[in-house]
Amino acid sequence: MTDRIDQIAAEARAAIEQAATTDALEQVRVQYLGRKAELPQILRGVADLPPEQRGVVGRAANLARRELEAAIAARAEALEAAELDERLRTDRVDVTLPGDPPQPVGRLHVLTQTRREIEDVFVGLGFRVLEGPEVETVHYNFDALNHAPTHPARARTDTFYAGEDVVLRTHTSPMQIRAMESQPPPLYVIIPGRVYRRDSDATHTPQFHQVEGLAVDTDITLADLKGTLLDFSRAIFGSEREVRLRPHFFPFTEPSVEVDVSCFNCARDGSPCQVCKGTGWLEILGAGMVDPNVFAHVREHGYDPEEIQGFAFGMGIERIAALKYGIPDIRTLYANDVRVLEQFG
Ligand code: 2NL
Repeated sequence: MTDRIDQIAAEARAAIEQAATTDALEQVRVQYLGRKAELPQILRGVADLPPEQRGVVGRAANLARRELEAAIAARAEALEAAELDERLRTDRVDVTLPGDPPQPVGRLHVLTQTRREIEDVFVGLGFRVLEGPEVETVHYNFDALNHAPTHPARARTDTFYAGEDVVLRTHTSPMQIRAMESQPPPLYVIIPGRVYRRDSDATHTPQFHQVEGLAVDTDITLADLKGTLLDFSRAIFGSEREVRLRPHFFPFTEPSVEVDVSCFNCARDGSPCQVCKGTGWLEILGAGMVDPNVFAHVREHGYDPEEIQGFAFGMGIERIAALKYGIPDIRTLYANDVRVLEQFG
């Protein structure tokens, strides 16, 4: 019987050494130490042996089992270490390799680019950038800006009302009133942001973006306005540009002007121009000298129209971008078509 035990142990030791994987080793364990294997059966049968054999066989079988368990444990440890090494070697990722396929780098939306360009020009001229709330009161959106009680923009058909006295701002001018309330002149600010009007076609979306500017100081004249807008026009549309002012009306400025920039397309190739329709001029924004009635609303904050003057202007960012990049329908700016994003910048 002990000979048989030695034979099984030798066979098992060889099988353990030959097992090349942890799975193969587990099969060897089941084969030699599992419930139906011969050695455990011998161990279970020890009690049934003649008394003089029990000690010898029992000791030999127990010794063999412990020896095999130890050999399996040692082999398992070696195989697991080898398998881990192999996984670490093959699973290694080189994070410095390019993606597959390489992903194109994204870019800012053309409206974001245009807003930042506009901001940079005015920051260079000494203006600060402020932002304000998109939900406004009728007071800040219309009354304080000298809109007559009958002004058509006040109608429910033109403006989104969120309540009797609450609107989605139709321009960023309300924040200019808030800026004057919060600090005395001199004041040089531009205010970019989203605005809302009930309008929708190729050149109007119900939500769009404006940049408005306000300069208040002593001795501010219309010439300061024109010089500022000339600088702006040349920075955005090219150093060869000229500007012209045409008389207009806005509730909050007097006098009011519309501002045109000389056409950059005509100048470029000399052929009959589609962009300016042959006029040589492109309308870019509205502006004017701040109406004393507007200052009257903020007089107690240091804005006495007898002491100070101001100019103000407002432009649509969509319009500036459409002119600059030749975008025929501004709704494409909101179509979420990646081709639009890829085309500019
Ligand atoms: C346009 C015209 C304009 C202003 C905005 C303004 C603001 C204050 C006082 C006076 Cl607080 N004026 N803003 C002035 C003239 C024109 O915008 O066509 N925008 C797209």
